[in-house]
Formats: sequence, structure tokens, C-alpha cells
Amino acid sequence: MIRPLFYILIIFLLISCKNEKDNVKEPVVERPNIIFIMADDHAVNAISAYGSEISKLAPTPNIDRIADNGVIFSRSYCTNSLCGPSRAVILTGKHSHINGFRQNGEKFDNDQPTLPKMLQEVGYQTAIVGKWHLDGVPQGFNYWDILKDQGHYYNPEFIHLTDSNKIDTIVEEGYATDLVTEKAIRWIKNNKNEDKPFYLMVHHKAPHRNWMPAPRHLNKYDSVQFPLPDTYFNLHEKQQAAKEQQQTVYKDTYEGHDLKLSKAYGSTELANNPWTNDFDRLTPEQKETWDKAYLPKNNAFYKADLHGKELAKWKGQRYLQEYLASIASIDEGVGKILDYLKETGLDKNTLIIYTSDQGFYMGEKGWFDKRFMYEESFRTPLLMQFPDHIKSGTTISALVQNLDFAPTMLDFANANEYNKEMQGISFRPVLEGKVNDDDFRDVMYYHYYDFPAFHMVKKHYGISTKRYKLMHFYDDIDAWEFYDLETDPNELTNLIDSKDYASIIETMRVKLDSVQKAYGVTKKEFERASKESVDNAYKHFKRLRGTPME
Ligand code: SGN
Ligand code: CA
Repeated sequence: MIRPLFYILIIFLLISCKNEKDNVKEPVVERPNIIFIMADDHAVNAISAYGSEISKLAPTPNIDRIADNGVIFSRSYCTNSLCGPSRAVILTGKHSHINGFRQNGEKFDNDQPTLPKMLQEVGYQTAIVGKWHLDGVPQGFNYWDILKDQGHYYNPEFIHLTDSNKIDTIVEEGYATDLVTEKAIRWIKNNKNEDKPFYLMVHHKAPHRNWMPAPRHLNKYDSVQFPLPDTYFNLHEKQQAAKEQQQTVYKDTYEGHDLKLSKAYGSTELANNPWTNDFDRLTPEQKETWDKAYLPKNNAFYKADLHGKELAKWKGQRYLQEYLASIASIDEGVGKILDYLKETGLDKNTLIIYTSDQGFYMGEKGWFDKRFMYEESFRTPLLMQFPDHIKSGTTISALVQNLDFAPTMLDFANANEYNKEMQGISFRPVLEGKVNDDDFRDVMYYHYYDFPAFHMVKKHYGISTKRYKLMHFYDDIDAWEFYDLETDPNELTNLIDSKDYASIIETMRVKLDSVQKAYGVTKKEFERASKESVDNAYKHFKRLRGTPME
């Protein structure tokens, strides 16, 4: 009697299993979680997935995992290569002249519509940890814990809301990148609203100037000689604004603040250095670790008694060693977040984005910092993963900008009704293979306003297609530049007077006019600084430089 029953049971089980299998479909993620990880000043060439020679010597295996699991963008750009403005564009999906935040130090209108507010409206739990760098406290976030101003690498101040809704600032002992990573993971773990999707912005301070690596990474690249770019000693022919900037590694880095050579950092000599404040923040143990790490290498430097080009190259090495060592902890942090998501299965319904607020110079043209519309600072890293939902292992060459991030995230959140006033375009169709890379956008608009200011990069605007770039520096000078990126990827030859390119340049000028019209750019955008303020600023920043080490 038992046997037939047993067989019936087996047959029943097999049938029900089959039915179940037939019914299994790809999970439809109505509104995925979104984790937006942004470093500050992370150059494309400092991510090994992008393949530069330097990055091979300082790889970022965890950030690269995002590219392996998903996509890497080869032509992602910002609209205004500076921190605050970039963040304002990301939050609003609007160019600087529309969102009102054109340069650092301005007031960001927090009351305007922003992405987190919109995501909240469609049911997201929203949070931000790390650098904010916009005026006032964040709005549209269920939880925020932000670095004060620029933030400090060591024992930074974080600002948050207390349980009784009071704004509180506390110094937290530790290393900023690690603290931000821990806060991010803790928030996901403690999130009690499991039925709601979440949107988490993880904003690192690193690798922003003055490039202070974590204690465990202080000697990480000491024995590595990074290749300095071919353009390290470039003279900027026919590029007046480039000639007059103050962000040259071998002229504008401070002995203490940037190069960590002052007495405070363990040297036996020197220093006439105006800024060593960051060192004063260290605990006695941290100071000891720094002295141990820096004393031998600084003494070796003094012994070598370098001058001229040799000294300039040495500065480039130290800059790259510290800049890249500051990235190491970001990469570890990304690894921790990816591991946590995988362990919990959250990775399946989470869209992850990794980017930087702008690009950065790693010695190209002789520079550090950003600001210019040249490729190194205009272009940003962008990697995304969303397993089973976007293409994987692919490089996307569509021209995308940080202007598009908000509309793209809204699109994934099925909340397109909110993007009507945004100027960016969702690139979700590109990620899903529904629109070809070349059909997404043919021209990008850029406008930088922060002059006179740090590094004295003059105001300019311009447009760029995949191949050509037209720029106009309109404050202090009146100079146009034109580049053919295909024949001159390093933008060394300004072709603005070239007869061969005359008709292309004319087409680009017409295009520029129509792009500015389309984006609602008015005359007001081209206000110039007074001659006096420019002259004073040149003097002021020259004074700040400290002892030149020619
Ligand atoms: C600080 C830096 C500058 C940098 C600006 C803006 N100097 O002023 O080198 O260009 O921030 O950077 S520092 O010595 O104080 O670090 S941004 O990323 O915030 O826009
Ligand atoms: Ca920045």
C-alpha cells in the first residue's frame, strides 16, 4: 500500500517543481536600491579598470569589480569641474546657471527640488554619509552624517542630527575614508524599513588635496617609480590660461601641506611653510606613525640635494605616491560594501554607481587639481553594476554627464514624472542596450566660473563632441581654443587659427550658440571679475605658496 502512494507523491512533487520552474522569471525590481559612491577628485587614470600605466602600478581591484559585474563608461564628463558645483548638478539634474551654484563658497538653494526629495516621494529611504560641501544642512534625507566643510583626513568633524533633532558636530577618531565606509555599511545594516527601497550616497573626502593616506598606507608606494606624463614639462604654447594657472606640481605645491617635508612631518630641516594644521589634528600615536613613515624618506630627500628638473620630478613622484596611496583606502572601502551586499543578497536588487565629482590631473601638463575643460579634469570615472538588469562586462562610449545622473536614477526608480524640469537625460536605455552609444548625445556643454580663486584658472565655457572641443576663456583674457581630440588627445595644439579646420570651427561656434540657447544661458552668465580683484588674487595666492623650491 505504501509503495503506490510513495510514487504518486514523487510524481506530484516533480510536477509541482516543473510548474514552479516554468513560473520562475527574472525578478522584476520595481524600485531598486541605489548606492551612489563618489570620491572627491578621483582621476580616471587612477582606476585600474581604465588601464593607464600608472594605475597598473597602483591597482584598484575592488572598484574594478564594479566594471566586471557591470559597465564602465569611457566618455563620462562633468559640467563644471569643481566640487560644490558638481554636487549641485548631481542633486538637481540642472546646469550650474539654473541650479544657482556656480562656484565653491556660493549659497546652494537647498529648498529647490532635488533627487533625494523626489526619491523620498516615491517611497525611498534616503541617506548621505561623508562630504556634502554645499551650504547648509542636507534636505531630502532620512539620515545624514556629513563631514564639516571640506572634511579632514584624520579625526574629522562629522555633523549629524541628534535624536532630539539638534544639529551636532563631533570629532570622530579615525581615518575619514574608513569612517565613511563604516557609516555607510552601518546605515544599511540598521535600516529598519526593509520594505522600502533605499538611496544611499557615500561621499568620500579622499583623494582630495592634501593627499594624506591612511596610517597603514603611508609607505605603500615608496618603492614605486610612477611614470610621469610626457606632458609634465609642457610649456602651454598658444594656451594663455594654461600658462597663467597656479596648479603646477613643481611650482604650486607647499613643502609642508602638500609635500609633507616640513619639520612637523619628521624632517630635520625646514620649513617656511604656512600650512601644517592638518598635522596638529593627529593623535600622539598617529603622529608617531607619521614620523616613522616620513623621517627616513624625507632625510633621504634632503641628502640627495635635488635641483631643477630633478627636483620637479621628485615632487611629481611624491605627489603621485600620496595621491594613489589615499585612494587605496577608498578601494578597500568599496570592497567592503560590495562584500556586504553580496553576503546579504542585496546586490541583486541594488544599482551601484561609482564616480568622482570631477576629474583630476596626475601630472599631465605639469598639474594637479582640476577646473579646466581639458580632458583630464572634464572627464570623470563612471562604473555601474546592477546584475541581470544592465549589460555586464561592457564599455560604454556614450557621451554622458553628471547632469544625467539624477534623471537616470529616477528612471531606474520608475519615477520619470519627476524629471521634467531637469536638463540631463536618462541613460538607462543605453545601459539596457536599447539606445546605441553614438545616438545618446552629440554635444556636451561646460562652464567654469571660479575665478579669481585658488589656482587662478580663468572662467571659461565650451562645448565638446566626441571629436572636437571649442573653449572660450572670457575673464581676464579673451581667448578661444579648439582641439581635435582624435589627432591630439593631450590637447597640446590649439588649432583655433588653423585654416584647415576653419569650417569645422565655424560649425562648432554655431553649435555652441544653439546649445547655450537650449540650456537657457543668458548674458548674466559672463560677468567678469574686476581687474583689481584679479590682481589682488594673483598676489594673494602667490604669497600663500610658501618657499619656492626651484
Ligand atoms: C581647497 C584646495 C584646492 C582645491 C579647492 C577646491 N586647497 O581649497 O587645491 O582646488 O579646495 O576643491 S587645500 O590646500 O585647502 O586643500 S574642491 O574639490 O572642493 O572643489
Ligand atoms: Ca572635488
